[in-house]
Amino acid sequence: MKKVVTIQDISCFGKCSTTVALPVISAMGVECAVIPTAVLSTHTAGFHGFTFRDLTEDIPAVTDHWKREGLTFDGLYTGYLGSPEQAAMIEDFIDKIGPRCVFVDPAMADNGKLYTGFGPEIVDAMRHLCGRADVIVPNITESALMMGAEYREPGSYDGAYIRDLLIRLAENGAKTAAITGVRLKDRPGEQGIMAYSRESGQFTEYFHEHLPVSFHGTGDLFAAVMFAALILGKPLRDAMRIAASNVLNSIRATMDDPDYRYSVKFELCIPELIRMLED
Ligand code: PXL
Repeated sequence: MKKVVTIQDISCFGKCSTTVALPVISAMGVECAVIPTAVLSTHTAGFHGFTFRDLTEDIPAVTDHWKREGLTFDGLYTGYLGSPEQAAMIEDFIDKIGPRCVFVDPAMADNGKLYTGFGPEIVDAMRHLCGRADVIVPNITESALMMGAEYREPGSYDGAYIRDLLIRLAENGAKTAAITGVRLKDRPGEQGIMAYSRESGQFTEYFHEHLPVSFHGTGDLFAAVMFAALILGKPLRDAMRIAASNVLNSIRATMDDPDYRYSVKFELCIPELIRMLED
């Protein structure tokens, strides 16, 4: 059985980050250890007055303990960080523990702006961490922020804008960069993921129907499924397709009960997710 670790926050209510990754990755048949970066009473998108316990100083302590125990991992998946300093600590984790595949979701921004609570330092920290990754899955806002490029609104750009961002992300060090939430001017009604692999020089894409609704936590769900699918040996495009299809299924299962903050009912779509892995 494959064994991975995910490093991201625990939001006690409002399914995202660890509370999505852990059940989904486990259900996919991959053992999932966790290192929480912070504990919040809720996520930060749409809730007010949330608590925030920063766990920055725990990360080196956990790393050193695991090193002494001789623990090894097939993969590491990082998401939302509690502070910019945690990025360097995670790079130290990579050096000391040596996970076979490093998958980074630089979860820090969307819709053209940083999440509540983050300042510009998080961008430099995430750019540096992304440079150490085998696979990164930024959205367009995160890609533009990290590369110092102009952010363009959904549906206002063409494939060349995304391909340029992808090549720059790969030049920053990631072996494979995949940009999520792509909505091209010449493909109305569709949304997709476009990827670029530095070693092969190849672009890969997967487009699907765009659903005109938005729920919190879908980026985290996408990342968790794509990561576990890669760990299970699925080729890049299959991992992108399975992850995107699972997000679409989960959104459809939530349409009757739409509150952006409450995330999607991914639990109802786990049986179908497992079936997709068998194809
Ligand atoms: O889904 C990304 C995310 C993760 N964790 C926390 C968040 C967010 C996005 O807002 O607030 C705490």
